Amino acid sequence: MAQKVPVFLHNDKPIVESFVIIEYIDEIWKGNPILPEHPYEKAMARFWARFIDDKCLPPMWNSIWLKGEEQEKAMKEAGEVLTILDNELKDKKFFGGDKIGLADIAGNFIAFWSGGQIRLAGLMNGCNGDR
Ligand SMILES: N[C@@H](CCC(=O)N[C@@H](CS)C(=O)NCC(=O)O)C(=O)O
Repeated sequence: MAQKVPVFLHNDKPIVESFVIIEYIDEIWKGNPILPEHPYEKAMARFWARFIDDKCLPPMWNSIWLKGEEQEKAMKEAGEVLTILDNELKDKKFFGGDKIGLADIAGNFIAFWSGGQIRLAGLMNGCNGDR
């Protein structure tokens, strides 16, 4: 198995890939579900989690690490995908409504760590990075 983190060990067995780990935890420890029960809501939670991971995080990282034209391009891309996220959230507290779920866990990086980055870079039209 490749040398990756995070690795979740349960009963001496390793599980890799954040979303696989989260879904495993959700299946093993019932009581406070992370994924909604309804198949459509579950599909939406998975969609937004993947959207954040695949579409938002790469341009956000690139807007920090790249320089010059490449950085400008990454910042524009990051602004576009973050605006899509913002439109999806609108006035909701969490992606699924009033309860935290998979997409919110995927997006915690954005919610807690990148407000300053967004504010500094002016990535989003009309967003001051407080959200
Ligand atoms: N999609 C994976 C990404 C994991 C990942 O990229 N982990 C990095 C650290 S944040 C890593 O282990 N890198 C070492 C490597 O790729 O060899 C997940 O969400 O678990």
